[in-house]
Amino acid sequence: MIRRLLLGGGLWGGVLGTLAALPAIRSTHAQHASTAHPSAGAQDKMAAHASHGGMTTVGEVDDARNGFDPHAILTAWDTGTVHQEADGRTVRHYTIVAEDREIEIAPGLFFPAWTYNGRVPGPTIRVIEGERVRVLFKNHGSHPHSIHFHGIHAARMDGVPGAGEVPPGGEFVYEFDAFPFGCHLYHCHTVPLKRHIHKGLYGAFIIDPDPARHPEAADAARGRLLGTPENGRWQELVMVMNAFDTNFDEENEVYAVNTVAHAYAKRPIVIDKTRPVRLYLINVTEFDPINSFHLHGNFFDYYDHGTTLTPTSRTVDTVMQCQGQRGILEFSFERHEPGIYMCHAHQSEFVELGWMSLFDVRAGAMA
Ligand SMILES: [Cu+2]
Repeated sequence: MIRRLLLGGGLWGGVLGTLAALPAIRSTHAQHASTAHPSAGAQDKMAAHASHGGMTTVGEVDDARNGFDPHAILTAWDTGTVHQEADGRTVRHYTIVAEDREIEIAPGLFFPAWTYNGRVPGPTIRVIEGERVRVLFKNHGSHPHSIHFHGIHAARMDGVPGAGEVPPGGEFVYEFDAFPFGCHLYHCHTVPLKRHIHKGLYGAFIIDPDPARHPEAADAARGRLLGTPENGRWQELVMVMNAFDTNFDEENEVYAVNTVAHAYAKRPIVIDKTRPVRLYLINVTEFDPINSFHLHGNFFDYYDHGTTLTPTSRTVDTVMQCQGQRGILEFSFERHEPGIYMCHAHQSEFVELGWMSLFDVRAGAMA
């Protein structure tokens, strides 16, 4: 905010100032001027994108070098390793390793991240309500770290200094029962907290409802429970809204969903219009008070924190989240014509700096 005031241009001053500092993100006009010989297909894609926003990054991020692909992250549920205890209780085991890793967040723009299991966001942990969760955390990073789960647990499992904070080379086992069901998150809680979160130590933590615990809404619960036929008809996606302060001035220069700026604008998310969409949306953006999600051409029902089986907001097209807030969106394109439908933060600055995505709604054909 201070820099924007100094620039004297309000929002647009901030955008222009940031763009000047970030050559990887340019306007469409600059994109055309700077792209040497795009293929016919690429030209079609660029034309399509220009008509749906006009600003994206130039070039491609090397997903293989990064070791993670934002498109794979959308649907990569980590259900851990299941063990049955002697008492019959199901325990889900995870191993999560913190490590320093340079990642490419926009084409040619590298960020010295701290990661869980080598990726940002970390693995999407998905368990069932009431299960015991046991997470072996190993800190292979250069600084002390922890995992603080948003959920119900004992103080000694809180993942804060003095309760599960791990020095470099150390390890700790977090253990708790998975409550409440919902769309949650986990993140490092070592101080300075804003730096440890912003560097990339966060991930989605989904607790599916156990239908047996919700007889009054068992159908809805089964629809949320991974692996059931009722759940199988849904297209489920996880989107972690994040951002990066690339010059460490405590303002973000790059915004994204699942880390790579404009990843889903350049390669839209394919949606089968015959199947409803459930979106697990989490905001971990540091340095900005809020982030938001706006869907074009459609409306959704929203479940704040995902902790209810009936919507907390119905028929909305925009939702705002502070850092750490999250929720579940449900929507359908069943009655829409196929086409490219946009979603993005409704802070225009975030859009231009990376947080704009596209849904490629198709007539019953999954790519
Ligand atoms: Cu940390």
